[in-house]
Amino acid sequence: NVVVRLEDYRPTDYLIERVYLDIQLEPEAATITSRLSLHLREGTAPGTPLVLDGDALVLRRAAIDGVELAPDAFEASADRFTLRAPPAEPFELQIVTEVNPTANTELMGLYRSGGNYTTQCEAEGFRRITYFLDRPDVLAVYTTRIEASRSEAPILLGNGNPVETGDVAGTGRHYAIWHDPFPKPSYLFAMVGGDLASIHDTFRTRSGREVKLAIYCERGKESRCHYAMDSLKRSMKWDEDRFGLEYDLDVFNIVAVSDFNMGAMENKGLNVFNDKYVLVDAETGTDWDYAHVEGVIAHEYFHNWTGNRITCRDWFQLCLKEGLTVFRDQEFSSDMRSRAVKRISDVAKLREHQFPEDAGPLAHPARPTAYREINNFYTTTVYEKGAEICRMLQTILGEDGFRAGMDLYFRRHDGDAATIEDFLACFADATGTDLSQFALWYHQAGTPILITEHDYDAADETLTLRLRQILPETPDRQRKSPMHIPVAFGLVGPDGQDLSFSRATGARVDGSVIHLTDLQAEVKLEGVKARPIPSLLRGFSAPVRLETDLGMDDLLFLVGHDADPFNRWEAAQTIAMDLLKRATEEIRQGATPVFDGRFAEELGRLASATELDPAFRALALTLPSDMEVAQAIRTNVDPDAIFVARRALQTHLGDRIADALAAAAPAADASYRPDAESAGRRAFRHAAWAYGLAAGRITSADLAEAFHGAGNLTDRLAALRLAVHRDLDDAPALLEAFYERYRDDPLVLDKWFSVQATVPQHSTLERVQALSRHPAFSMKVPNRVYALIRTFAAGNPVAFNRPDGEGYRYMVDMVAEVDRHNPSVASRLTTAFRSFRMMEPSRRAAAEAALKRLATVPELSRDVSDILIRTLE
Ligand code: HT7
Ligand code: ZN
Repeated sequence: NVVVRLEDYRPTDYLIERVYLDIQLEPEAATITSRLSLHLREGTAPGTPLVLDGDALVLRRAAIDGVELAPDAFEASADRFTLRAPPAEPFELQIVTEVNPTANTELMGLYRSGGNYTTQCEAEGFRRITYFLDRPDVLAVYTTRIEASRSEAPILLGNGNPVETGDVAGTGRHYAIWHDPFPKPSYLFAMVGGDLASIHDTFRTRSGREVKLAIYCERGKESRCHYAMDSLKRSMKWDEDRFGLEYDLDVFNIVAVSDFNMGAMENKGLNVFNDKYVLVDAETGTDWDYAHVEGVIAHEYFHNWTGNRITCRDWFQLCLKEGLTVFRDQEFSSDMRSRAVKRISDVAKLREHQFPEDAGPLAHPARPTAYREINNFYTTTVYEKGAEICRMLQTILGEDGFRAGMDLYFRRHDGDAATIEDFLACFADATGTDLSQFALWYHQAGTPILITEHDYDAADETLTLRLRQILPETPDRQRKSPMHIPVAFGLVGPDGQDLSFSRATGARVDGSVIHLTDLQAEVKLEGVKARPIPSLLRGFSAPVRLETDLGMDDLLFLVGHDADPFNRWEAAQTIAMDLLKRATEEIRQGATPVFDGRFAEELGRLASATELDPAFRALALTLPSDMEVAQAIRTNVDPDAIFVARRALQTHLGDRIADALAAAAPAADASYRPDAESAGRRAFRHAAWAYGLAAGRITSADLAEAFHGAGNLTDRLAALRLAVHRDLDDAPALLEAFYERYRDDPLVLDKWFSVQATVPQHSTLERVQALSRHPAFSMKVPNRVYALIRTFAAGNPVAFNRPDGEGYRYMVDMVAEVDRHNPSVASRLTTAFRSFRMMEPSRRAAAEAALKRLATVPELSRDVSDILIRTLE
């Protein structure tokens, strides 16, 4: 278990200028001939050995400038090729390797999925195809010739632009040559070969170039690709309008495959997608799917500039491309949909996933300094916290300042493999701002706690705000310095309108942003004409845990009046969280929780306010997740008690607001439209169903009727989920009907598995065990494993954390089983244990014992061992 450290970074001794690849596709023995134009880096001593990376490779031949290498001139193993004394002058190294795409169950490198050949090279998959300097700072121009049987693979795709196609006479084989003029690192290499259907379109760039667009997928599914194509065209236009960034090749191809470890991959000019994020229509896609197809298509497209044209110097800089690109896709979706709803959803996701990571043993800085396995650093911290850091930059510098920094970044670093320091320097230079303290967001792990108090002096018309930051300890255990926390704020007056102030003293205040840069600070706002309620951290201006001194009355007022929609939602969440925490404690003491009825009144008013977006109202009706409550309780957590508390609060609220919700709920649309407004109306209707059920106003038969009468998958699935999770009489029949309707559609069946994996009962474990033997389930398909096993562990706290420890023992068995064929997926399953230390003692002991047993499994992958070591540390 070797640790790679940032401090050990040094450039390569050799540079690769051009790569010519000839790939002969065969199901069990693909042959890859690579010709690398190499030369010594200036300053490197001639004769320095050249060491190339490999992984599970079989070498067939090696030659220099056409002359076969003598056996003592090199050394080759499965994971390394060493040329002992390379020529001092530029030379061409020719290497022939052989790989078995069918046997590649790790889905890294060249593999077969559904009879099609595809590649996945990020982060270190290229070395599973050929020996190479497989690191992101080695940029080369690639030409790829792909040859295959025409009947098996009539479509042959590569990076860049198409150059030539033709038949190989008399063999039944054909070839395609692709050339990518933009130097790129090996992780962006891709090729696809298969019998694929496609849809086509064009996009005219703002400088007038016509780009040919195509989306490829399994035959018969092409009618489900149109929303993805539309999203792609909107993304291309948006990047021109918002950042002045134009697409640069003649073609842009997307391929949807059904076996894929992650969401998608931004290979230059040839994005490869998990088909989950391409294929949607009303019958087979939910509103969630539509929003995510749009977001992921945009994300991968945006990488063309933030990731491809400017790439990362090393994998420690992953956040440079991922955090920034997530920020860009969030902004795109905000412009396509409702900004407030998008922000609330993104923050809810951050709190559900990133905050627990940051509070547990797997916490790491957004720019880590060491790793054992880079695959384990595609984390919510790198992605989502990374995006929050970019958002804070924009808050601090203003939109114009941020854009000036981005423009300079593209001007200065186009074609580079850059670092976080390079990125920040562009913003500092473009705006004349010292960002050295801000940079700590990249270097210090953990979620800061922001504690605030306020005082209003009516005689002086002065509001005093006291702010304090606490930086919790994290596994890196470094001494932490105060962070620069931008606190966007408003002062909500007695009539609900924002009050102004005439002067600010103390900590720096720019417009409506307080800059907290010390451990504690005070701000005096003068000229405040009436007692205000401070609305702090508007729009969630920093990824911190906020603890204010606002009481129930003030929070209720904010729920009703805050001009900032995010903080209106946040005030409701804060109250709900307080009620849930208290109720959980009461339940553990054996008492029956009693709730303050004023929350239901205010929530009912908000939910019935028809001038507000239904999607926003639906979010306001969504209680903090069990994971968020657990995080807030922090120690000695009992997931069963949290669940009972939640059900009690739902019933309390349902009794009081279900009728109002039913009256306010919009009727179903005659036909399905996936736009945000229509989706919002559906989300509101489903929230009304949930509270109606909790209050006993809606029956099993009502839900069954809604299920059978649904004109789209979103409504059908919502009815199914409620019936199954509430264990209603009709649940088995609805599950059966759903299965019969979608038995031939793997992506929809995934939802069928997930609904059952998340039933909040201890017996769900046995249900999941039975489902894992279902003929439609396969341990080899990542989407299926995620839908059933990961959803069970990460989305069902009641069953996974069963008091008898069986949930933990089952997961450990699953990790060991999956690890034998796909370590990346197995390590993602292992992260389900990341919060085990906050559990009450008996669960904690059972989880620890299960993890220790996993550690004894022979030949665990580096991926799983790394997570295991850190989780147990
Ligand atoms: N840059 C990609 C991340 C990725 C990946 C994708 C598929 C399979 C394995 C992978 N390893 C890393 C996707 C993205 O963030 O855009
Ligand atoms: Zn990405």
